Amino acid sequence: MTTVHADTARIPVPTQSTYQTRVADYWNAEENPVNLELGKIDDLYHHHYGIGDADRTVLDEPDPGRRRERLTGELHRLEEAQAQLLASHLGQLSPADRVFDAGCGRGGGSVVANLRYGCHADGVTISAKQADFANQQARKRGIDDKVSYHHRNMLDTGFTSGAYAASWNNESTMYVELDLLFAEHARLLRRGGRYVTITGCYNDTYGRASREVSLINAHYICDIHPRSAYFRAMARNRLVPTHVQDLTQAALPYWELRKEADHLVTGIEDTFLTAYRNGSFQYLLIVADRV
Ligand code: GPP
Ligand code: MG
Repeated sequence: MTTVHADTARIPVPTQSTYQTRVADYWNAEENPVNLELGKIDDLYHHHYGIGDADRTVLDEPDPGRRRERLTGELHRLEEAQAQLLASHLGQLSPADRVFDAGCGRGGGSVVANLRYGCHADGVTISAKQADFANQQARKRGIDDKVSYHHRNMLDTGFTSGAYAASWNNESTMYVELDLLFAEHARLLRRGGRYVTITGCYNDTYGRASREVSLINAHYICDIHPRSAYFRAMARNRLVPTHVQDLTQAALPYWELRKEADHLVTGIEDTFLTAYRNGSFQYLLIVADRV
């Protein structure tokens, strides 16, 4: 019998996994009109979907240019409502407090938190292009003394332990291992701090990941977790859920409207609608206390 000794000391471990590099490539190349055209409206660039009832009268607009404009505006309003819902759960924050935006994209969520609470914000993205863009936006708004974006890994930020009153992931947990992620949030949050996530998860009651969930994974190069994984990983990492809300029904009008926006569709719209409707996929808000 041959014994193989793994000489791990001699195998170089890259600071960023090949997977993470591929994800960064995606976001460095991403220029979807559905993100840029919506963001342009008020310089709030979001990388998440919308919630709430949609004003479908925008579809009846007879002038094609005006119809496009109104559709874009309505989708942005629904995304804004999602961002505000998340921000409303961050707890009592003062301008002296600091918040951490894990997977900040082009920066919209941190701006929303700063406008709402006057707090400091650190956003982290694996994409250098997104971090540059977001910092440019913060400078343009004159809030760069309080809001900064960093080209870093959300699992290993290097930020100061216990320095944050609140933190969140807005649709970015599906790119990382939850135990590693929640360990970093628990390290960064002070005791009594708030953690919030809005996420798409697969429904344990369905069984395993459905075809549609797998298609969403392939589309964004992510790995959607089951609902159960969130609570297991939080329990292991000093994060105790205080509020859980199923936003699946509230997410449908956004996708039904986005599907009609020929100038903005990316091709994933029907997949989301089917995934939500066949019960295999859920859009969830989870709020937790750091104990
Ligand atoms: C949306 O970003 C979110 C993700 C890519 C993560 C996957 C989310 C799930 C709920 C599964 P985006 O706003 O850049 O996407 P799009 O370009 O489709 O609008
Ligand atoms: Mg988008």
